[in-house]
Amino acid sequence: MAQPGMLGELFRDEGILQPIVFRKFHAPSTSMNIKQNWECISWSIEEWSKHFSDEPLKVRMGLRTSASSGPQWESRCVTSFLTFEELSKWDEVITHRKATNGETITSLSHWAYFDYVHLKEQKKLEFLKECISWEKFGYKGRGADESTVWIGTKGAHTPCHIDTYGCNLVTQVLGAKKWTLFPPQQSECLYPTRIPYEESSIYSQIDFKNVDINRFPKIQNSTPFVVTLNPGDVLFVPKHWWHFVETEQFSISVNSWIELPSDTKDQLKEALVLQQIGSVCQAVSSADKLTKILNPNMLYIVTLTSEELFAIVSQRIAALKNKHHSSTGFDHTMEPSETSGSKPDLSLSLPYTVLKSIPFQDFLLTSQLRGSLDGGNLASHHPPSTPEESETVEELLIRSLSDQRVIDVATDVLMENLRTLHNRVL
Ligand SMILES: O=C(O)CCC(=O)C(=O)O
Ligand SMILES: [Fe+2]
Repeated sequence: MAQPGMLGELFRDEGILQPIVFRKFHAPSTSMNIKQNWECISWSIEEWSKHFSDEPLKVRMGLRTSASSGPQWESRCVTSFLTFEELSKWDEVITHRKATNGETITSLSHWAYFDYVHLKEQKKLEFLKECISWEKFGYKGRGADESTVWIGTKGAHTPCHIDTYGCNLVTQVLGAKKWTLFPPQQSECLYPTRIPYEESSIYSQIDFKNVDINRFPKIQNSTPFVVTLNPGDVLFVPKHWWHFVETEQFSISVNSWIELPSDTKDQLKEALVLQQIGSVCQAVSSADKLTKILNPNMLYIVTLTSEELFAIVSQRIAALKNKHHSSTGFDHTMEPSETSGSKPDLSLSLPYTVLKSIPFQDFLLTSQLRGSLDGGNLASHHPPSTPEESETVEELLIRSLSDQRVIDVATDVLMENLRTLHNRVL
């Protein structure tokens, strides 16, 4: 039987290809080790408020009910500042706030999300260092510095996407969050896009708050895996699984993306995508066009010269070459603490659940019902949506050149050529 500490090894070997939930994995009462058991899971909202004090948090705010204009990508949201206490009461008290663009936002129309926050970069979150550890999975030394926090009001969500690197461990700390996952093999049903471009994320064009089956019919062939996480639960997301994540009840969650040996190849793919998108953007002079193509944190890429873009690609090629030459193949910066010669079997001595998929129609019905209960619009009551603006030549080019199929073929050919070259040298 595999021990918990061996899980890290299994994850690293990509030996688990299904999402798994460990219910109540972190329960403060089960052990004396405070750090390993995430003491913060037992804190009340008041305790959290005390830790945060009155420091304003930069939040992303999106519409509670969107009229099928597409996913609420970062560029479509507004930003503002709320204290933790204001954020935690956002759903209970009708509040007004000025967003940074001057718009007045109310808690009736918008949700708020302090999201995708690297703990390492936030001094005000230092108090969490004491509570976060992934050691129980065998990752000795992996803690807050390798983790990201997400604090959202009801309805706050992240559009459906895949993360290009690593697998993911997510701990639900407070409240409840619903994850809807799809396997990598169903990518075609998810209508992937690199617009808006964000390094290491591939978005789906589908708005999961308002699924439009007329515009995206292939989604009906998909089989969603749905799970709601409660405090103490840990979700394992295997590499390249699609996910749409929505807060059901004021939520705090913390995750850590675990590096995998196969990431080196994905780094080359991402560098090729960057090179394509970066070169097209060099020819775009309108700021409006750029803000549509690039996620706000990616706007800097327009300043990269073609030499710099090339240098990134060639660094990635060099990394692949090194990997090919070295016998270990991968630099394990975060080795699981326990190593065993043979592969552990999957009958883990832990309470875990392998998620099961549901038919798409069941998923659609539940989400439509929920949408109507929340005062949202039923997708079926909407006229089929049309793209709001016609696509520019720049977008058409980006969409084609950064298409996963193109990048996959380019990478495979490149690697084949590398191997031929290598064999000839030998
Ligand atoms: O919790 C969320 O809103 C998104 C989380 C996510 O995308 C991730 O952990 O990879
Ligand atoms: Fe993600």
